[in-house]
Amino acid sequence: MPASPRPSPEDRPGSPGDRPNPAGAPGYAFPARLWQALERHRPPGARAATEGWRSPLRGPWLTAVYGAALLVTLPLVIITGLLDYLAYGPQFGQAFPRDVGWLRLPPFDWPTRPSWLFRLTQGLHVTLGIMLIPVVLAKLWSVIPKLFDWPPARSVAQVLERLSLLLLVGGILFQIATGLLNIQYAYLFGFDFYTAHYFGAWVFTAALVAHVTLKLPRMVSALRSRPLAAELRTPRAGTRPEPPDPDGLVAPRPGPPTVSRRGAVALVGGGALLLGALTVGQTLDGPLRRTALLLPRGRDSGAGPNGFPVNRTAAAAGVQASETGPGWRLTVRGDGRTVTLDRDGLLALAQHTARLPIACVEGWSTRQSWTGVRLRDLAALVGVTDPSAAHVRSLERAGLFNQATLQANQVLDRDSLLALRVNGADLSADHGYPARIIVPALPGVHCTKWVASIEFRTRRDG
Ligand SMILES: Nc1nc2c(c(=O)[nH]1)N[C@H]1C(S)=C(S)[C@@H](COP(=O)(O)O)O[C@H]1N2
Ligand SMILES: [Mo]
Repeated sequence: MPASPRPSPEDRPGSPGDRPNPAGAPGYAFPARLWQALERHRPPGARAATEGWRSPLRGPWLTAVYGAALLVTLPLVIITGLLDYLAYGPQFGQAFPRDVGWLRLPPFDWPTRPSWLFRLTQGLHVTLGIMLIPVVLAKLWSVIPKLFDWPPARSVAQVLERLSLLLLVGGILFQIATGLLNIQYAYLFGFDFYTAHYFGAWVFTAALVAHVTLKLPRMVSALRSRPLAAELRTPRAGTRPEPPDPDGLVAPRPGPPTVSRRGAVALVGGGALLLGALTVGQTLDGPLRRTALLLPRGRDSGAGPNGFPVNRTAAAAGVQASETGPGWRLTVRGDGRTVTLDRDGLLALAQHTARLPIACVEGWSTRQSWTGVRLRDLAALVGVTDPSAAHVRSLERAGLFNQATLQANQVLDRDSLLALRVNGADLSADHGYPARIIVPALPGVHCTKWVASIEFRTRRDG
């Protein structure tokens, strides 16, 4: 590798140092004349932009530090995101998007234990996703001169690399933007959030794999080039630019440092921790809930036994008091039989109490004490002892979440309930009165409120 691999002004087209395939352009290079022509038609501002980035901090080491932080955390965000999708039950056609073609993940029965499983996966997904924002921005800042490189590519391999970068940067920004809008309940997009976030995730993941494959060796050597411990001891006064690098991250004419590298790392790390601290509260119970300043749900949900977050109120769901009053009946079907019960009839059956979390895909969660009839007892009422699934319908007429299908293990768990009461009081209208589903580790969306009917299916039903 040449000592000064970045094309210096002397290397620029027309000079004797001109090479058709400079370092960093592996594989088939475009004819020199092509990129020379591009070079001559540099868009106004491109040169100014590249040379205007003068921070002496920019260089392979800082980029590698931010990159390493992302490399260990992003897989967790991706995996928890895909697990959330699988928890929705794609085998019942109730995960979104419904049809994902060959991007179908092998579905499996989401377990009911530990009961905090979905609380954990979804809490991690949202909290880590938010904490990574400063790291992503810092990583982008550290490579920003590259984004203005001109000519944009000198070989087929470089075109591919830059395309993957476009998908990588565009992908992560898209995932962050759609995720944030969703947890703020800002449905501004003219498309379905789940569809966008799911396909966006695959585009981003593919670009990430390509990027890591290409850059891992460079990340490792950059990290080795400056021992972390030494860098963390270096104050601003001792901060020097890195030697010129093949990727051209180091500024050609660096300015004086305004902050040390350890300061830059601390700033980003501190920002991530602060965002995390302002987020985790929404997945915790107790006074810490009030620290979730950035999230709209779960800060203050009122007092009393029903004082916990409400995602969709009865009014928003169009459920009228007249439908949930004394005239309300629950229809239980299965094995060719139908049983109808009113609320008193349900209260007369064996009651069971379980402390279970309700955990929403938007990241908030809370644990409450629910009381009601076991789902397996309701199944037995219509003679179903070996259910393959249960289909629950709400009084709510429209809406994506007015019905849900539960797996066999979710019906049979000893703590799976048609809840009638919470924390010793009747369910409030907004929490699903007269009856709602609550199942250990089940995503909040499928804990159907204002239940009207449950149909238990057996293996014979197919
Ligand atoms: N019928 C009906 N049930 C529903 C919903 C809904 O929109 N309609 N929202 C679900 C969602 S997304 C969540 S997170 C939980 C929230 O329950 P809570 O409002 O009692 O806290 O209810 C679920 N049950
Ligand atoms: Mo939810």
